[in-house]
Amino acid sequence: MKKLNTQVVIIGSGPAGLLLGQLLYKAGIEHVLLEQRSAEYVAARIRAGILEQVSVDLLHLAGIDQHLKQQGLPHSGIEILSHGTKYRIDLSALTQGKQVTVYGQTEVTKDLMQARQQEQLSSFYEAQNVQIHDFDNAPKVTFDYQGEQYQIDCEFIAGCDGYHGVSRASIPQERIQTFEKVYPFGWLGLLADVPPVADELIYVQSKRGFALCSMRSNTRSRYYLQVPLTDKVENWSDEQFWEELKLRLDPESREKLVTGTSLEKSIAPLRSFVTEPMRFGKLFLAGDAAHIVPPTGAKGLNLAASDIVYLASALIEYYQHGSEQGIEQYSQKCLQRVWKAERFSWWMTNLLHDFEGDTAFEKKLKQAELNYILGSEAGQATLAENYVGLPCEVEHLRQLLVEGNCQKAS
Ligand code: RFL
Ligand code: PHB
Repeated sequence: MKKLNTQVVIIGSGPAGLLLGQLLYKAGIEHVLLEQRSAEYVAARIRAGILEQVSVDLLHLAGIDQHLKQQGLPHSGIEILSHGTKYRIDLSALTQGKQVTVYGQTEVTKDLMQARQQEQLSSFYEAQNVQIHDFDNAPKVTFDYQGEQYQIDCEFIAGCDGYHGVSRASIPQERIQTFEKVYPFGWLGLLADVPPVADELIYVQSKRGFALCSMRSNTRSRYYLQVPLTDKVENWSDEQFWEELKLRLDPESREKLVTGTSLEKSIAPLRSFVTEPMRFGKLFLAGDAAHIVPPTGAKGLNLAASDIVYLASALIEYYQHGSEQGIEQYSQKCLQRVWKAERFSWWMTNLLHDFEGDTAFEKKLKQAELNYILGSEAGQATLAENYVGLPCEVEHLRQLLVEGNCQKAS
């Protein structure tokens, strides 16, 4: 068996793991990253598209925002189409100038992976059979790589390995509590090289079900349709997708919609899920490993980023100042923000989707709630404040990085 040792082992090369790696590198903290998939697979995965300011600021701190600055599209508003009538939520006007940025998770991942490669940071892609040992006392991670067995002794383990990862699964049941809600529908997503139907995202509530018109750039669009959980992607030709989308849109958008061949099409089930706590001795969970939100509020990737703000700060405080305060508070700080994002995502999902089981009374109430939100400045402000993202301690992390003794801080 090959033996290595390092300060932090990061499991998972999604946005959470890659961001943490980049920030630890900047702070001069040694780490090794393990990923079960190939680098090509990870870089090609199509997922989120909307970054909160917190995530944009974090990518800036991590020093990998050159492409984001050039290609990200700042959005100061979103539209909600409710049964044929369009309402604009002026995010910036309602939140003292805040906005969101359209920039694909695929691009974030590629930028981070490229930076890792340039700095030659230690990474094992296609690491198999990753296992976590003794995370309360003397943490170790074992895995198989290119036919050889490895063991890494470390001081901390960051479980950034998503919903299906090994980190959460390694925790004894009596030490972990989980909270879950599964929705009775999924989102069928389609990516195509066609110009977006509108300058801003359109969230569509219709009798035929929810739809979302999003984008990745001025020439690449991302559309979603609410579909039953039992549906299969093979049941949907591109033509059928476009026809159904048109039926859920208003006449003006229907007219403007440019259709084309799909680059990718997939169905994602919708789920709310939270793990408590998020730290177990020297093992931290971050991102989708600890929580899942339905995509309606565009929060998943952004929550992964805010967990990393707290985790990177905690580890830097520990290594720079010998303080365990950030480590002790990690779980509680993350969960406060996580539950607010869970609430918002659940609320947006309830408000905009068609729930088959709803009684006529419940349908009327939901419509009244949406009408209230859309017709009231206070209601719109609540939506906007949550959509652009709640505060997070990015400034604290910046201070730690630039003012501390970090060897590589800029
Ligand atoms: P990831 O991205 O799932 O990465 C986890 C990584 O861990 C690896 N892994 C393992 N490695 C080693 N050993 C093991 N045993 C392992 N098991 C797993 C995996 O291969 C993977 O590379 O988690 P992370 O980093 O926490 O990032 C979370 C985000 O990816 C996720 O929350 C978002 O994509 C959610 N999401 C959205 N979030 C937003 O903020 N805004 C959006 O607009 C948005 N839209 C979306 C979304 C997710 C969607 N899907 C597909 C669920 C739209 C959709 C359709
Ligand atoms: C996306 O572009 O993939 C996207 C945008 C907004 C959401 C969810 C997904 O709420």
